[in-house]
Amino acid sequence: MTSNRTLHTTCAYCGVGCGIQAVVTDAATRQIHIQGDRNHPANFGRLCSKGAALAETLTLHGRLLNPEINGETVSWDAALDLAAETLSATAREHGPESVAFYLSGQLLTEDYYVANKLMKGFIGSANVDTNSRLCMSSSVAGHKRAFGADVVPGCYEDLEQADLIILTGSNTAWCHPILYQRIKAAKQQRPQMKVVVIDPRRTATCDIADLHLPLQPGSDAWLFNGLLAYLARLGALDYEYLEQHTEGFGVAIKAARAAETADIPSVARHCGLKEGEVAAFYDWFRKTPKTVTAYSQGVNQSSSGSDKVNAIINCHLATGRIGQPGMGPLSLTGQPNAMGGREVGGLANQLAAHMDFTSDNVERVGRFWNATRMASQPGLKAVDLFDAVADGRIKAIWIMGTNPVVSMPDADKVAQALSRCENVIISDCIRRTDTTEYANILLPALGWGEKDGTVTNSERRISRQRALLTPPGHAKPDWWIISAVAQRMGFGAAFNYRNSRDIFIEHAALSGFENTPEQTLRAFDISALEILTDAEYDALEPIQWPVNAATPQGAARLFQDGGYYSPSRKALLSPITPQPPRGKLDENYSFALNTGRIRDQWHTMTRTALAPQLNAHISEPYCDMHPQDAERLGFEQNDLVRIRSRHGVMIARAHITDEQAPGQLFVPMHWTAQYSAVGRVGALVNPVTDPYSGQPESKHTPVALERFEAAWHGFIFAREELNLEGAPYWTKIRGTRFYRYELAGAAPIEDWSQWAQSLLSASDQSESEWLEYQDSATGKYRSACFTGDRLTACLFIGPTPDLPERSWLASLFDLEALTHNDRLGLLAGVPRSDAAHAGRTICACFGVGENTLRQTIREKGLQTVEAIGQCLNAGTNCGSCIPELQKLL
Ligand SMILES: Nc1nc2c(c(=O)[nH]1)N[C@H]1C(S)=C(S)[C@@H](COP(=O)(O)OP(=O)(O)OC[C@H]3O[C@@H](n4cnc5c(=O)[nH]c(N)nc54)[C@H](O)[C@@H]3O)O[C@H]1N2
Ligand SMILES: Nc1nc2c(c(=O)[nH]1)N[C@H]1C(S)=C(S)[C@@H](COP(=O)(O)OP(=O)(O)OC[C@H]3O[C@@H](n4cnc5c(=O)[nH]c(N)nc54)[C@H](O)[C@@H]3O)O[C@H]1N2
Ligand code: SF4
Ligand SMILES: [Mo]
Repeated sequence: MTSNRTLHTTCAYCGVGCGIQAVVTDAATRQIHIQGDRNHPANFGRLCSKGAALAETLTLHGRLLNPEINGETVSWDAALDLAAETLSATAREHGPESVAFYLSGQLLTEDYYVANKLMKGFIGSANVDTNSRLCMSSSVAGHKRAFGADVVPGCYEDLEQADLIILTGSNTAWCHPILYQRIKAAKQQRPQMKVVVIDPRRTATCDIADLHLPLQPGSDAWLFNGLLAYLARLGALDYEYLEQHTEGFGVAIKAARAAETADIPSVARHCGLKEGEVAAFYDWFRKTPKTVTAYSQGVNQSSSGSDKVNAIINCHLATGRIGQPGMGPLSLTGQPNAMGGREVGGLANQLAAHMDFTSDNVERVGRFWNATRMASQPGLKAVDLFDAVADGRIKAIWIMGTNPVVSMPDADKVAQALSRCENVIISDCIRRTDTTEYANILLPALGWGEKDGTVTNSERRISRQRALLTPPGHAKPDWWIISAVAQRMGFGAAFNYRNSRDIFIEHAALSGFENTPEQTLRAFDISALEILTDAEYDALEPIQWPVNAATPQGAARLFQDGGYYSPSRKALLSPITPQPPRGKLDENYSFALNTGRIRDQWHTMTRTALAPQLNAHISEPYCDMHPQDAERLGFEQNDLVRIRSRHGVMIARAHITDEQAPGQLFVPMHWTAQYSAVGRVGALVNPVTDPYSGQPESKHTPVALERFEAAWHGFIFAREELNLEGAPYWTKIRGTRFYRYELAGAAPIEDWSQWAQSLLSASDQSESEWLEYQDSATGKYRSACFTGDRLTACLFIGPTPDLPERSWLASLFDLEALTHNDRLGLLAGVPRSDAAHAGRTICACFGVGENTLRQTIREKGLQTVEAIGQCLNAGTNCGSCIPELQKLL
């Protein structure tokens, strides 16, 4: 790959799908420089903290670079032969249903397409599910019920044109940061624009909210049913639209008028809200035609997620607010290619190209594929699929691009299922994950910046991800790996692809295949792209489907004039009976555990945790709790707490905040066994699912909360990675020139000095020098290890979590030689030099810490975020930290 050429690609992370301009500055050392692509219609040049740090994640540290069988490096031929033989033999001996694929919204469309084709058309089972089941399946079910097809009707521009934006179950500021910034910018330009945030927590997103509704977990359907009843009461519905373009209003309004949602006081009671808050929200909705309701996991991840989605869509259909500029329901998709996966039929209950398992569709797709063995009915959804692995019905599973031992509910059971399954094939780009541990066959996949294909974002926009770097080691594209296995299984003719373009045009052709009102009219149609040449595919500009003869340049909005995809071509309003979360609190499990994301980490951290700048904002698993709960249980800020459900247990740092409602806890989903001893929250999450979508209720699990009794607390900085296995509590954080470990022990340690030396001996050279300080009376111990004047490790122990500031110590690892003062400071546990004492990083882009910010704000009397930016640059690049800057002000 040539250096210093500008390439255009798409971000690896969230469903916003930002365009990136990348320049490879040194191909040999994998150095690239990236910035937002000014011409990409998703971001117009902006990038958030995660996107901006992509270059830092291209390190080969921890990469899987060779195929392995049972832990031994093997040739591709050996690995592919065994994978093919395993799948063929299992299907032959136990039937196709004994084989499963578990895929990911982080695969490219082309990878996804071939995996789905192999399983559903050639192995003959529909046991292909994907992590999108945990993510978007309730939205898919809601869309299909309402529109007859899985279609997002609007586009991002609607967020700028709306006069009222409702963000429900979405922490947009942290999870879709660039859309949040677009909303924020629009609101600054048009201050009359109102934003309502609906979330049990007061999140960073509330920074731009005119109204925050902290509803009871899972009560959304009461709120939106109540809204429908209210609008009907005040004659604020669009009866003409209802008449012309919809069905089902009668039953929907009857359900909404049920006693629980018949009036504002009843709604307020069921949602745990104040009547005035509900009234204000309803009044704004009624008066504001240009309304967008954007929603994400707070809506989807629920045992009644699809009903919540339909309760929202009902309100938009009944007011005709759909498909018009500035109006509509907008499902914010999570992963970079969650949408692409839905297009190719990656879910077990879809076939391909928006077709399902009706017999004529099975026949149609089979004919198009020249399939040898078509699956004829839906397969198992994620939770059921891993249950089938656990009880031996599924005997071979191929997992690609996802980490279910972390991200599935009841995750310990998933680990157990995989440990018992004899044939676990895993394609990943990282060698050690909580899931690869169980692989019999491990296949090295190309990652972002190496792979080449397409992704579709939340507004149906297909963009190219392009290769910037040459493949490292023996890693191969996922589509290549799948096709090579298919060929060895004897399906060569159907998997004879030269490159991702060959796959894309086949996928495009299938989307248009017999796609007519007489045959099977489907929304997803990109048939105008089936003629792309290699060069045209390479140069493909971002485009929103449908892309067909009617709209060759794509379409921003659908359904302006009805034209839904049901048999009657009308939309369907559904009668919704609100349901509370399935898990009931009781005296043993009295807290409701909510889980979700933090600003700077992506899912199971396999990539974001490689970038030091992304580890500084929040560096440990934590548990948000209300001050009243903390007081009742006697917790202080930063105490360690044990959280326990009927399924599993974890330890996290108590974070006491009134942003969290009493009786509720919030824990991030990100930590794994690679980065913590007991930080996997998935182990606790109850595996209850939505009856229509099969999506798990990851936002609500009854749990117990208790103190983790620590005899001591401590942390270590070391230049080398350490092995802390056996310590009851540890977390690992990768810095620029160090690894940092936070740790705690349940039993006292006899000889600190000996313990420290044995622990740090990995980084202890023979010529190393030790400095130590011990105060047995107070239980304090500190030591530092030097090679010459260079600090190689340091360790701080105390009786409470109140230990020295970490950012100052981190900065000492940037120095080649420590001064006498620094050494004194080290042992005293307080800075003695001018070495930066920046505090916890707030702005990841410029590495600006909390202490620096507080001090500068105080000393210079700064009043605005802009003023902070002028002084310290903080907040001027990606803007993800602005809500926190605001809070400091
Ligand atoms: N930084 C970062 N960004 C990401 C990701 C990441 O890992 N890190 N992942 C991406 C992916 S795959 C996804 S799916 C998206 C998810 O994006 P979001 O859905 O915005 O993120 P979450 O934090 O999972 O949950 C959103 C909010 O739902 C709230 N919530 C919980 N229960 C309820 C409820 O009953 N009703 C309502 N109204 N709200 C509730 C939670 O308190 C939480 O603040 O983020 C994407 N973007
Ligand atoms: N408790 C709780 N659990 C949740 C959620 C929650 O809110 N709370 N959210 C759920 C949601 S919405 C989602 S989307 C899931 C996400 O959960 P996962 O999909 O399990 O998380 P990731 O860390 O994104 O896993 C991606 C894996 O694929 C690898 N990978 C990256 N790129 C490639 C590639 O190109 N090819 C291959 N073969 N591998 C690659 C990565 O190294 C990593 O191991 O988690 C779900 N689980
Ligand atoms: S908002 Fe951030 S993570 Fe999402 S696509 Fe854009 S740059 Fe990537
Ligand atoms: Mo997701």
